[in-house]
Amino acid sequence: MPEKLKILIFPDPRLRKVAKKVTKFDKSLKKLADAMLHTMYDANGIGLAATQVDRHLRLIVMDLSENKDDPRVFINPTYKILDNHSLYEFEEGCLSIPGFNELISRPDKIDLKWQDLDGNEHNDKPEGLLTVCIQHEIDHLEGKLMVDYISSLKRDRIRKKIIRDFKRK
Ligand code: GNR
Ligand code: NI
Repeated sequence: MPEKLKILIFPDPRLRKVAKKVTKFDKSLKKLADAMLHTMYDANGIGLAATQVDRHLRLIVMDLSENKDDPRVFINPTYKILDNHSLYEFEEGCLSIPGFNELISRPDKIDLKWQDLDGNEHNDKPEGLLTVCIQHEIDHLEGKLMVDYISSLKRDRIRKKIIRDFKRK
């Protein structure tokens, strides 16, 4: 059974760290990816960035399938926004910001590159939810959160509410 990891909650300052490129494609990387997938499924999330479990490596896991049977791992992901993109508005949630959903606009056409657990390179032009989710996750690797796209007034309200809720528990 893979290990279950603790998910950092906003406004934890560790969520603001910038993740480092993965250079060693070894067994411990596979073990971390497994633990992250297990943690993501357990929390009913569709994606998880290593930053959220306090591991500051450029590693993302995701499962966008209906039946939760399509685990995907993206290592060192980068993307370019395509010239012919539009802005696509989507109601996003975040496991590090529990209880809040916000409408966020992001480019809907990107050219995505990443590596797999063996270090092999891949390239794709995704569509739909994958485009939204991968941008959300790559933001985490840069220390950026979805609440950075909304007003500071709203962000402050969310911060205070979460601090209150987590003190009560
Ligand atoms: O579980 C998640 N759902 C979600 C919904 C819309 C847009 C992005 C996401 S990602 C989120 C899990 C998470 O916090 N990943 O960083
Ligand atoms: Ni998130």
